[in-house]
Amino acid sequence: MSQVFSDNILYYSPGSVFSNIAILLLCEKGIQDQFEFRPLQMRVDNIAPWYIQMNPKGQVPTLVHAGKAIPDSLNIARHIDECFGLSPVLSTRDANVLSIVEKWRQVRVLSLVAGKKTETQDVDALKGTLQESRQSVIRNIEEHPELEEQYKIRLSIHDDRTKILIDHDTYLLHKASLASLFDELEINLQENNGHLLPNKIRSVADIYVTGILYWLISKLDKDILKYRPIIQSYYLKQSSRPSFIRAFV
Ligand SMILES: N[C@@H](CCC(=O)N[C@@H](CS)C(=O)NCC(=O)O)C(=O)O
Repeated sequence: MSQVFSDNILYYSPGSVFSNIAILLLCEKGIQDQFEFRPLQMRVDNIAPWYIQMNPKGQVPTLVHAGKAIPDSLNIARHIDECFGLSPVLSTRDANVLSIVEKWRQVRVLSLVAGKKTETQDVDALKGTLQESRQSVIRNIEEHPELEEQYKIRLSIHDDRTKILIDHDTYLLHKASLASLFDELEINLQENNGHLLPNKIRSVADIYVTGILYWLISKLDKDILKYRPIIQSYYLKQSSRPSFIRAFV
């Protein structure tokens, strides 16, 4: 993909969990039509110099608004909540809300779907692909020494992603983290009468929890909430909202 000269763009990867969250955020604010959705070819576009300059992590999503690049889904949430609409409505700076968001962001759901699920699983082919991707980043450093600092950030993200995909203990860790997050979510929903927060206010935490549940249901296990009726009922409510339907249905 060549560099795009447009003022309002969402760079994303279709189906990726944080891309989904960015799309849900735009739909929640009702501003999705003001942005051009640009899918990236991962492993190519996301490590190209023009993208690394905007987002040195080489991850999606990145939002460009009025020509300014905003990487990271939470930065995007803050930006659009504060720039669009009469007043912010998603509590993106509230400490209780952020603590929920961070807990959910820390569970690397990719590991649960594409990680090393058993000690004996053969991940050699995957290791080879990841090694090739690492080499591409190193080649880009040699070709663009002026971006060395940015590419080193990308390399650390790449290495972290490699661990998530090929290390069995990392898989087990994230599996256990998800289970305890579900336990905690059930307790909160029960205590707060079906809401995430004690004040029952809807926030960016609902966007993350819903987006991540949607991703898990679509990519990992459609019955993941079968024995979690309280979460199931929360999810059904959230996924019947107009913003969710606009984003994914
Ligand atoms: N903290 C970032 C995480 C973004 C992230 O992990 N993006 C993943 C897709 S869901 C990605 O770009 N992975 C591709 C890669 O790193 O090569 C956010 O919230 O936006």
